[in-house]
Amino acid sequence: MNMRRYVAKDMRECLRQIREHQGPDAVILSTRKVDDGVEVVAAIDFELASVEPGGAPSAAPMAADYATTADPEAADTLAALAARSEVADEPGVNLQSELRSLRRLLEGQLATLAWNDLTRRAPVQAEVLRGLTRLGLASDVAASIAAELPAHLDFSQAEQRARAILTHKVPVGDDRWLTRGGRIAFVGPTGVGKSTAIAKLAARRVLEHGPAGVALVSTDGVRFGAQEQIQNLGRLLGVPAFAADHPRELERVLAGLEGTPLVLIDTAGTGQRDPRLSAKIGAIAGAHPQIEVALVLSASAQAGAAEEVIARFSAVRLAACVVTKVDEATSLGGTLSALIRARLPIAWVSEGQRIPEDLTPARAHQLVVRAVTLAERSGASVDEDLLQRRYGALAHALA
Ligand SMILES: Nc1nc2c(ncn2[C@@H]2O[C@H](COP(=O)(O)OP(=O)(O)O)[C@@H](O)[C@H]2O)c(=O)[nH]1
Ligand SMILES: [Mg+2]
Repeated sequence: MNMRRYVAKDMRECLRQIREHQGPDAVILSTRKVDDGVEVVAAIDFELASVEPGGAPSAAPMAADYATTADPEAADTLAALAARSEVADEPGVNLQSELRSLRRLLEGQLATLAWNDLTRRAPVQAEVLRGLTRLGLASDVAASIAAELPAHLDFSQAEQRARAILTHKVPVGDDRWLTRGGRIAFVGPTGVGKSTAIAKLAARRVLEHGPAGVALVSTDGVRFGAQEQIQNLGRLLGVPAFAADHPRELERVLAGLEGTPLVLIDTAGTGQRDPRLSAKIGAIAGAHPQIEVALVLSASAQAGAAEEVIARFSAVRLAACVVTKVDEATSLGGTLSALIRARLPIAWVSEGQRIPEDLTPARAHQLVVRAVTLAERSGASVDEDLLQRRYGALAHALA
């Protein structure tokens, strides 16, 4: 087990360090307040190395660390586990899986105790965590919001404040593409609404400024009808439309559009697991020094999908994103959490198929209100077990 102790001025900073050092799979074993902030002990999963003879000594500091926490029983149990791994000279899968299940059991029990303790000592914060979890927010985002709450608020004040903190965290962009222009390539999985978003933006621009000063480019030479779609849109709006099947052609087309303020570039909906994804996006991004790459992200995708899509499409620097299909989403918390973590600004929000009505510049408070409405409408409830598992380990630092 790779275990580390982190001390930082607040919970948020601690969680950031843990993510940085140990990655998203780190498990938080204990938290407590210390003089200069909070102390968190986190670990990543057991690995063979930790039960091999050479790896055993690393288990000792783990027990010692734990002994400093408030729970003497936990310290004893972990010390016993550490001792076992030291004497194990024939490391086996059995010991490893035994350690795993013991740890899970222990974690579960500690989390239950800690969560129950939190609901007694800090009922308002516990209730806020419950509310934020109901919105579908990821645990680190919810915990960092709860940790920022000032003391002595009643529940409704705390709930208001929590939503204000969340609003503040949601990264939003501006509508500069329409007001100032740019060369924007829209990337993202197939069917998320890239071409529709381009049609809406182009139509808005034409309605506000007339057809001069906007051009469309399709780099989607693969999908049947993709080029025609952009050509038709161009005809409909009275703006020039170009096809560019290869990065060279894109370079050439963009070079010819130097005097056009707004160029919207449609790309093929690349499969997220396509091994050439990075190279393809890289080639598009490299076709002109001023290209901005915008990720199009569907809010109706299943929970956790946003995180993966962002990771996959981050081969180049993403300037902003467009969140689509908000009208079909059943929860917004997962998407918002992923964007908060990635610090990827949301520039536009699409909530329907109508062109151009259903596209609006992103407003953080509207997205948060929407997340709350969706949670209320779906009657989403949060089970106690989930809360214990998620926040039990953080309870010491929060109360
Ligand atoms: N309900 C809903 N449908 C959308 C939205 N945006 C796009 N669509 C629909 O999603 C489908 C795929 O859109 P398209 O723009 O072709 O996706 P692309 O493959 O990413 O270019 C079309 O039927 C669009 O009308 C939206 O915000 N809400
Ligand atoms: Mg398309």
